[in-house]
Amino acid sequence: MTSGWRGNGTGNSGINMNSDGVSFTASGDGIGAVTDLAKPIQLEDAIIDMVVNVSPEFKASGTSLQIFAQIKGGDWAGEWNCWSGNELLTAGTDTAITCTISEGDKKFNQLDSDVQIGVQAKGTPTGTVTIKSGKVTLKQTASSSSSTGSVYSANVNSLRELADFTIGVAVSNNDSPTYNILTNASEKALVEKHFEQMTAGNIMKMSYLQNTQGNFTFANADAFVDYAKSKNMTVHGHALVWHAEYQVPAFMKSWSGSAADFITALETHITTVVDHFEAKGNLHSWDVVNEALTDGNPSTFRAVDSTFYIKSGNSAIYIEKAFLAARAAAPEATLYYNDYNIEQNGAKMTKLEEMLTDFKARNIPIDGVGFQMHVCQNYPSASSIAAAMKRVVDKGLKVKITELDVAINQPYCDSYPANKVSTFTQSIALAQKKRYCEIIKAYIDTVPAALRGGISVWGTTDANTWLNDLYRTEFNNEKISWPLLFDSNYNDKPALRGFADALQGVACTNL
Ligand code: 9MR
Repeated sequence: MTSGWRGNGTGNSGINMNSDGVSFTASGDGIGAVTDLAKPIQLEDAIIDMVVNVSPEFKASGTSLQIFAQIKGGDWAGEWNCWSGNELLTAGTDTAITCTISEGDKKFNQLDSDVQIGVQAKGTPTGTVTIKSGKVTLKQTASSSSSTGSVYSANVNSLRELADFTIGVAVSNNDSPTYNILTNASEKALVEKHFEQMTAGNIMKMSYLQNTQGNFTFANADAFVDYAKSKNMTVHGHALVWHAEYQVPAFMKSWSGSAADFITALETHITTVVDHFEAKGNLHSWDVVNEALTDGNPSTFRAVDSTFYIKSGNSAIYIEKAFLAARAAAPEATLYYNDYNIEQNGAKMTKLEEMLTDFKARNIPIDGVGFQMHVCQNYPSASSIAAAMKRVVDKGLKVKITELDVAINQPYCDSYPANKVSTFTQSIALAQKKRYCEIIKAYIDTVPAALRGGISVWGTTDANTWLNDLYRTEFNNEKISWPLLFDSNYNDKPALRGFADALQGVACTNL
C-alpha cells in the first residue's frame, strides 16, 4: 500500500507506507492508522478484514489491537468493540483479524459523512504494527442492475496508484453524446480518479480522421487528447490501420489506382496522424495495425475481408509498411500490433509469432503486442493467457492488455444462451472479481516489469460497453454483459476489488 492511509491518535509519529503495507509505531493507547471510505457508504453489518504483523516488542508489551470504524465530523460516533487480543498475535507472523461493523441505529449507513476505518493499539504498547492488507466486505448484494440504491465499495482510492505500470481506459468523445468524457461529469470523475491513460473508443480510427482523401479532421481527437493532457494522462493511439468495414474511409474501399499508390496513401495517413499527435506530447504508443489475422486454423493474414490486403495487391505488405511509416514519424513511440483471441494460445498466436520472427529478421520496427482480451468469465484459463503472453515475452517484446473486459453474457461464451445469466447476483459479481484478479495476476507473473506496456479496460461502466451494442438482438436490448469494473450507476463493482487485489498481491478469491 503506497497511499490513502494516515496516522491517528494523540502523539502519533506518523505512518510508513511501502510495498509491505502500512506501519505505525505503537507508542501509546489509541495510536494507529486509518483510511477513508467516501460517502455515500453503507457500512452497517460490513466486515472489515485485515492482515497484520506485529514486532516482537509489541507482542512482549502484552497489548491488543482494535479495528474500528468512525463517522467523520460531528461527534465522531464509532464502532469500538472489535478487540484482537494480544494472545491472537504472533510476532513477525501475518495474522488475520476481523471486525463486523454493527450499530443498532444503523448510523453506519452514511449519506452525510465519510467514514474512516483503521486499527489502533490499546493499552501501553511498544514496538511496531504493520497492516499488510485490508478488505471491507459490504453486506448488501452487489447487484449492478438493482434499483434499490445499494452501493458496493471496492475500497480502492485510485487504481492507478496501486500499479507500477500504466492503467488505462477506453472512453468516448463525440461518438457517444451520453458518455462523452468531455461533457459527462460522472465519466470524468471516474476516469480522473482511477486511470492515467485514455484510449479513444472510436474517434481516432481512420474514417474519423480522414474521411475523404487529404481532408484530415482532428478537432474531436484534439479535444480528447488535450483533455487527457490537462489531467496529466497519456493517450494510447488506436488504431492507425484496421480493416473493420465501418471505419475504413470510402476512398480506400473504392481505390482504383495502383497498389503502390494505395500504399503511399496509407503511409500518408499514418505519417500525418502520427506527426499530428506527436506534437501533443502525451501520446507515446500506438496500435499500428489492428486485427490483421484470421481466426482460422491455420490462421492467415486476413485477405478477402481486408481492404488493406486487397488494395495492396493481395498482399500483407501493408502491415510492415504501416510499422515503418509509424516509426519514421515517431522514433520514440511504442508500436504495437493489436489483436483479439491471441490469448487463447492457438493457431492465431502461432501465425503472429511467425510474423514477429520475420519482422525481427528483417528489422521491421515493432515494440510489442496488444492483447485486446475481450474474454469470457470462464474462458480462456488464466494459464492459457499466461502461456500466450509468454510467447511474446520470449521474443523480447512488450505486452499491453489493450481492451480488457470480462463478459458475463456473450454469445460466444459459456454455451450461451443455454447458460444465459439473467441476474447479476452477488455470487456472479464475486466470481468476476476473482476472474479479474487472476487475469491481472497472470499478467504480472508472466510479463517482466520492463516489458509491461500496461493494462487498459475497454470502457468505464456496464451501461456503455461495445457488447451491449453488438449483441443488442441477442440480449433483447438489455444490458446484460456486465463486463466492466463499474456498474451502470458509476459505482464500484467487486471486479474493481479483484483488479486491485492482484495489484496489491492479495490472493484472488470470490469472497
Ligand atoms: O468500442 C468500439 C465500438 O464502439 C465500435 O462500434 C466498434 C466497431 O466495430 O469498435 C469497438 O472497439 C473495438 C476496437 O476498436 C478494436 N477491438 C475490438 C473492439 C470491440 O469491438
